[in-house]
Amino acid sequence: MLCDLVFLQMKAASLLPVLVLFLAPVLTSSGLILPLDCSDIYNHNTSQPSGVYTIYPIGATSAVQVYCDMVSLGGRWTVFQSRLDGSVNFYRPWDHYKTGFGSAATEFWLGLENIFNLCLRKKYELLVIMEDFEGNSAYASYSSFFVGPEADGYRLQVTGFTEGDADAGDALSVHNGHMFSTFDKDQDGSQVNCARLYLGAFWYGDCQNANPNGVYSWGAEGSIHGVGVEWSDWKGSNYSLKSISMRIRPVQ
Ligand SMILES: [Ca+2]
Repeated sequence: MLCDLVFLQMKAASLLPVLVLFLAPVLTSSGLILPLDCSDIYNHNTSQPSGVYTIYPIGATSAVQVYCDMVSLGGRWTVFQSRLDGSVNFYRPWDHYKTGFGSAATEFWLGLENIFNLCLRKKYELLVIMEDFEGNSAYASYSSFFVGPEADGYRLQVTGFTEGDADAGDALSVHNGHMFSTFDKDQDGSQVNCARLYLGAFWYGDCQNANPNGVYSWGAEGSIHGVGVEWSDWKGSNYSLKSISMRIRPVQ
């Protein structure tokens, strides 16, 4: 009798991995259980407020916390980049920009591999929202946003700039078609190392009109040209913004 019980327990234990393996694909295939982005979270419950949520850009083992903007221009936005208060150092090497860093509630970079995987699965639009230190805010929107694979340098494709009411101007189209560069991986469109020259990491061309991952330096600061958190078409290239964030949502 005792032997039978032990045998049954062993049999149950040996079945457990099989059960887990059998159940795992059921869990991962459900968009409601494992949201890819903030749009999935919104669509599951349209009364969800803005805040930090967990998404799964690359499947069941890729849980990452992001800030979801459920309000601006209809909501459903996944924030993949944000600067707010200078609390996080953004002058980082390639590996950090590939995997992501920071805190979803404050300053954050989702990671190029996550962004690429989102773009692989859905067609996205882009909204960039920014504030200066004088109480003004502005935004720039683009109807199409895509980031390619690492093998192609996480190349940016951004098109369809749309002029809005609080228009920040188009500082991003000049970055269209460029690979991502960090100080330790120069893939920019310039003879110089743009990431080192402008102390950031971005889809630099020759070199930049926008430097959202630059040095947080509290407003007008021109002692070192162009190194701040900048959107030159709005505040020039020697003004470091109070806040800037880049967010994407699927085109409906
Ligand atoms: Ca270069």
